[in-house]
Amino acid sequence: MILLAPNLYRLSPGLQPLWFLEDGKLAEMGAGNAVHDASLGKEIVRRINELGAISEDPEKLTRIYLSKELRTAAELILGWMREAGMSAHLDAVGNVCGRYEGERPGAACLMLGSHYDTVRDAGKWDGPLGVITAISCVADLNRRGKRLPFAVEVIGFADEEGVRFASTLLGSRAVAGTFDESVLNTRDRDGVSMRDALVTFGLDPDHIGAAARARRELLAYLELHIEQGPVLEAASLPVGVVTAIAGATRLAARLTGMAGHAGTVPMALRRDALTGAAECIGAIEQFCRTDESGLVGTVGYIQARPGATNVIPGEVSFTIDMRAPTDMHRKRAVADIVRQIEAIAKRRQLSLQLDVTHENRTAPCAPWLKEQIAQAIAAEGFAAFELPSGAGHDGMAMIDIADVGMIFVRCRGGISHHPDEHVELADADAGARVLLRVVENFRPREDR
Ligand code: HGY
Ligand code: MN
Ligand code: MN
Repeated sequence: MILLAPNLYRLSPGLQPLWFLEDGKLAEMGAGNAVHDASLGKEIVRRINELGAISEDPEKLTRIYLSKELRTAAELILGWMREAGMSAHLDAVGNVCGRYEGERPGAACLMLGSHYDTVRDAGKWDGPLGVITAISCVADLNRRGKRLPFAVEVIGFADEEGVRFASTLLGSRAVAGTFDESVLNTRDRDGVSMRDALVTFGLDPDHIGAAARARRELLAYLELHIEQGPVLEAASLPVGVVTAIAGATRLAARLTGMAGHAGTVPMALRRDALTGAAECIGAIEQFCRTDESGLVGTVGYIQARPGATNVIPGEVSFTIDMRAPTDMHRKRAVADIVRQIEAIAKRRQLSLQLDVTHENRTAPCAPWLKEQIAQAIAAEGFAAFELPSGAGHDGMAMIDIADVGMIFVRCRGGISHHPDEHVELADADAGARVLLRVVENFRPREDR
């Protein structure tokens, strides 16, 4: 059993809190102390389900950037923001933005946010939990008529997942002023350019710059998100303090060989692009498996052309996603993988095109924000457990204009990017109470 004094809530990762001392008595950690009616959690779960029903496919949740469903979702969220006492608008790149003025109109803001796009066949919680929880916190302040010495803004980023145009974080990059205009010319799988998709959505591609915010407008950026991993569940804790968001590199590979007749070309004379890709994929898995430092590599998309049972595949495209606990480690691993793929292509007489489509360095969470989050978690009666994020988040872009803090909420089995993604109502409620406490007790960095 691990005993902790109430003022020593900060635990190292791996330390499992079981009990702590309260008024000289043992109290259970993780159960929370305050008596509450979970009203925030109930509202959040109801809205998660409502938003989760907006999908291009009635059978599974898919809501990608600049789709008609994203627009429907935006209208719903903007309505919730207004109901919560915020002024709200859709910005130049499709983000939903709400503002709850402080005691003094026009003050710098504490920005709370996450994303409202999804992967294909997604869960309902990845992204929306952070947006909906932030709105519920503002609604709670508004119900009590409480204004703070700063404004609170809530933002729902329109593209975090990068499903449609290969590049991720398009919404938050536009806000951070780091949006790469060349992405406007990239095309989705149906050949639609981002430029045209913006117009169809009702936005002007030449005005994306208007979404950018200045550093002086933001006191900090805070995001609440599901953990998407099993660590909090193993520690029996509903919430955690994020230490850093791991960097990632994404590549697009294309192998070109020679298409041909499946019945007539002898095996030794083939230049099969798909068997070449299979060897590359196996090599990536093998390389990451034998690395003991937490390196992970994924090939999540592959397309073979011409794509017929009786034709040798002449061209294959696939993606590679690589992540590691440190940037140096990731860069070295990517270089090694690239060398291996080049060697496989050469040996099989395939031509190779390999492009880096996305590169994000590790984003550390600001110590002063981690401290304030830890205090709020402790005040709710839980151990302030620190853990890193293996998944990417909008904070990776927002760090260019603001200090970043993140709160993780436990999700069942650590399952994410899957329809079985689930958060218990009590945990959604605990996350909301922590976020509300952080907001109400927020102290800007001393040099502001
Ligand atoms: O891919 C990621 O890490 C995130 O879920 N967008
Ligand atoms: Mn995701
Ligand atoms: Mn997410």
